[in-house]
Amino acid sequence: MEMTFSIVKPDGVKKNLIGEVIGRFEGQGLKISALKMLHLTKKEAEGFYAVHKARPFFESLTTFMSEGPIVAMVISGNKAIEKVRQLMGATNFKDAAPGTIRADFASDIEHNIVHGSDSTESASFEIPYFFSAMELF
Ligand code: IDP
Ligand code: MG
Repeated sequence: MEMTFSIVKPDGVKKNLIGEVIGRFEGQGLKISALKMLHLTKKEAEGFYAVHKARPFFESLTTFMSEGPIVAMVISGNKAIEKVRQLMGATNFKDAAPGTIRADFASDIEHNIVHGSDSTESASFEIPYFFSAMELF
């Protein structure tokens, strides 16, 4: 059993893809262990993506992530980190495998619908950034 963290990004919420994304996770046998909708401030988005602060796209990314509501969730299951990353597809939707969320719905490299932790280390930072122990099931 492993836990990972995922977000339906503002573009995914705007495109009515909350149920689509959750359905793909549940369809692979993964469990939703925590779930909430919220609207990040710019500062909260910067804190979440602090690992990317030196990147040229940091400003644009954190503006995008704070421009509308998101759905944050914790996903549990065997190999949850890898399974969620596979369901998401590559960062750039042009490189994403057919049938992945990003291949099906992303509009550009930044507006790519979904976030998923890339390692146990990032999951360990990202889960408590959004959820307290009492909110995890
Ligand atoms: P990931 O979401 O697949 O883990 P990361 O490299 O961690 O990809 O980048 C975080 C997010 O930053 C991406 O999901 C995407 O929204 C955005 N991003 C990544 N690379 C670029 C880029 O080259 N230009 C603009 N936005 C980018
Ligand atoms: Mg990443």
